[in-house]
Amino acid sequence: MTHPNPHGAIPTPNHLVWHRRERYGFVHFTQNTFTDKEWGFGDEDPAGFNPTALDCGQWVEAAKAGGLTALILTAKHHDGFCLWPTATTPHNISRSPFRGGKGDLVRELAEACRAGGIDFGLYCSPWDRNHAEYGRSGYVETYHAQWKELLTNYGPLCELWFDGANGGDGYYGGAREKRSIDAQVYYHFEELWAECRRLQPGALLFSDGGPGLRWCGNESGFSGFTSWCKVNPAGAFPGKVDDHSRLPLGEADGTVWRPVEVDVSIRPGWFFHPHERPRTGEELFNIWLSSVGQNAGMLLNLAPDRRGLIPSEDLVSLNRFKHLVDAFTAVDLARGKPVEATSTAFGSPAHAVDGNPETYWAAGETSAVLTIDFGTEERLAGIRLEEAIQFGQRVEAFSVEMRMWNTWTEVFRGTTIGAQRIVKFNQARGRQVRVKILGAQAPAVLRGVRVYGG
Ligand code: FUL
Repeated sequence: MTHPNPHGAIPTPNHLVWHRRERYGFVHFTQNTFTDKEWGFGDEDPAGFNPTALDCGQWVEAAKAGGLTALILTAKHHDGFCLWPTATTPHNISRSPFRGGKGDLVRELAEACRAGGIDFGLYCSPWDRNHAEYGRSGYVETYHAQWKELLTNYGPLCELWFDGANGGDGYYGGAREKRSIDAQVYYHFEELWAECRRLQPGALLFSDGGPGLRWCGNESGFSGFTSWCKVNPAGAFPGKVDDHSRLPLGEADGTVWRPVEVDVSIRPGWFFHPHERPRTGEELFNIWLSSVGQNAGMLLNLAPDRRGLIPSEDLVSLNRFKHLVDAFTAVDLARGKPVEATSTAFGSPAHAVDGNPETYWAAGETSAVLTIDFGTEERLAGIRLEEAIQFGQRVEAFSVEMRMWNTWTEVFRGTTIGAQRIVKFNQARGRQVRVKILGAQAPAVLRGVRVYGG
């Protein structure tokens, strides 16, 4: 055997691609942008959807300015208005003045993402407050047919979003009443997801409970301090997760790999509202630390305005955000420095600091210490630890210590690591750093230890 045996649940190839994505974007844009709402009732007049200067290329540039590696568009939100000329309902973009009724926003963004070199994904709300048949079987067929159009006409999709909201009342073709469904059975998700997998084999499927990615359980921008990529799938469905605390934390004994996605908006709302202001770059950086830095993906929502453009003040925040991440991660003091480890089963400990994501150091025991020597005393801004997750997520507890003169000081104590754990230090200095694996389900396999200077 030349490499460690996998331990427990392991990621699929799609997950491994997703884990490298780290931060990517959402776009919430529809009738709500023009009506100043977050949830349209479903009776909005298509004539109201009328962006005057829409430019998806500008959205892609904004995303890239923030370092986002994909965009996921609300092709249909809860109000049922479809941003592509669907054959499934007249309540769609072809009835609006946009591009003289010839517009297809899904296509425009798909093409802009491709041209800009970022990936593209789609959100199509199960809940549809416009459709007359919502709550009955007729709508479920329509909903599956909508996905089929989206899955087959717009090229490769990286992620498919199944929202959990099912708020009850709506227009429903004029009935204007409350309709309740049981999300677990009504939408026939298993059937739909089989079709998604067949038509878009590279896409990950998101909902509160998975099956590809799970929700973090909040819309404020953080995953758990303890964050397992593993969960037990029983009792988790879109819009219905029996134990909410499992969402941010995951489960140490989880049998499936279903990592956390942190969805959070750059503005207070998901949609643009003229009176709201975007978060600052500093706030986005802190969200990055508490999401990407805590073993999750950061799905940052952008909200184009009524012109159909990302507002300039949001661009300022996105640029500042990327600058802060780039500055924080610019100098890796550990790269190529002398390393010692208390035990090794596979791979040299030097692989932890060689900057190569394919190589790793595997400890020989569940407690182990890795020591890096910078040679001179340095100012230390933070650390990034990465497990080689293709062998499973193992570490349960770790600490980071620094040596100044002859004294070792613990500067951080954490629990899980996962794909990445990023920690910012305050005013730290040291000549050596040691990472102590204090507990693990199986001997730790670390593919990366970066110590940021600054
Ligand atoms: C929620 C929805 O109700 C919000 O409108 C938004 O789309 C958010 C991302 O998910 O469940």
